[in-house]
Amino acid sequence: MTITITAFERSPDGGKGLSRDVRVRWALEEVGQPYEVRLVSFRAMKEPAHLALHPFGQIPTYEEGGLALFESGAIVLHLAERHPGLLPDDADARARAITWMFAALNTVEPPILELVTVKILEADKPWAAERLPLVVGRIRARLDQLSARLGDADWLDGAFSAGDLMMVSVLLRSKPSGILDAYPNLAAYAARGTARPAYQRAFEAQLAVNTRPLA
Ligand SMILES: N[C@@H](CCC(=O)N[C@@H](CS)C(=O)NCC(=O)O)C(=O)O
Repeated sequence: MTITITAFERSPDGGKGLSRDVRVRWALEEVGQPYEVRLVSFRAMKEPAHLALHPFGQIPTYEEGGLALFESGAIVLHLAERHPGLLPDDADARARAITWMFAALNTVEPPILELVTVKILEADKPWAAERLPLVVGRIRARLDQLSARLGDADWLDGAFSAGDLMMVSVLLRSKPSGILDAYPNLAAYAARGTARPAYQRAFEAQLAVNTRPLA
């Protein structure tokens, strides 16, 4: 059955790989599933056809036969559960890997997203300069804890898993701010993730889309 995902027609990051279709592409590459991509404009994302797939009018979405999913975490989990390669066989190790997926999305990603909000969406507000150090402090608090837990391990819990895929994807969003560089073990962890051939294929595919000339 053909798998189709959606991605930005032109990502606001110009192809740096920060949009959330990349984590889905990466998971698809890790499990060796071919996929097609339907590109959508910001306008099309808010129109009924796309809203039927994604109630919040965003990307990515995932379609496979009669199944339609949204939320990058749910899509990656679906792929990891259906195909070998992203979750351990042992039930407890599997549950821990899924825990790391949730930790990435619910605990680490929110303060990182706040930084984008304060720097871009709220940049013109009179209180933006005061808020910025608070947000940076919240990111650092999380990265301090994550760095301590990772220590000198390659991955968060044994072999590479969907938990690492999601955590690396989230950490990459903090890279442009330079904050990640203050944590050598986390920077090396992210670099290990992005060095994986599956990530490279996913990255190159989105880059081609985001750097192609528009008609
Ligand atoms: N929690 C969602 C967030 C989806 C999301 O924010 N997508 C962004 C692209 S990375 C988007 O579509 N932004 C356009 C918009 O919200 O209008 C997920 O993980 O899939």
